[in-house]
Amino acid sequence: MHALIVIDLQNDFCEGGALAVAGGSEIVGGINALMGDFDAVLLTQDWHPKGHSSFASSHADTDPFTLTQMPYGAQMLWPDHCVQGSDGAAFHPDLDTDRADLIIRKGYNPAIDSYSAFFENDQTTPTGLEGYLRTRGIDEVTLVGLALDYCVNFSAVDAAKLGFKTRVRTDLCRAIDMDGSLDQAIQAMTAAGVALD
Ligand code: VGL
Ligand code: ZN
Repeated sequence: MHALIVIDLQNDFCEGGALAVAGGSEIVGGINALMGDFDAVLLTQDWHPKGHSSFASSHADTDPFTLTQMPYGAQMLWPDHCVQGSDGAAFHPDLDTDRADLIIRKGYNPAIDSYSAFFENDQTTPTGLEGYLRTRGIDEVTLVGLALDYCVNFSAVDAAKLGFKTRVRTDLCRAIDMDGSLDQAIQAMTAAGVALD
């Protein structure tokens, strides 16, 4: 059983959004067209409470796109984005959300960010997605979406580490690509055994 996991295809990560990824909306049509090829379609949704600890605005004297130290390690600080219930947190209007079996939200814990669809950034707290996939008999996942160097990367690496056969369709992803983050992500996914195409 093979699932398509669409990562964070939300307004704030597309053109005009609070944390826009260049070319984000270009991939929506291709992703919709792919959905019919899979046994299951899952969507993730970045879903932060107001004042989330990953927002630069929640910390004194910091700017977005700088690193800070959290109890669980280094954390990039972001502009406020994907606030629960906001238009920015909604899916891109053209994404065919009707086909999704499951929408998994992440980043709702005020004190811990969550790039991966499987574990929060403490790399310990599970989102429950692993159990969902296993109980549905899914052993293979293909990931697409935003951003290739953050949430797609961390989700794919965790999927591979958990033993799922994992593929990323990089043509249906777009990256933030800041300070070498895309090169690092490609290396991390390759090292974890993720197939990239
Ligand atoms: C993401 C930064 C912050 C992503 C989410 O979806 O890649 N990046 N929150
Ligand atoms: Zn986020």
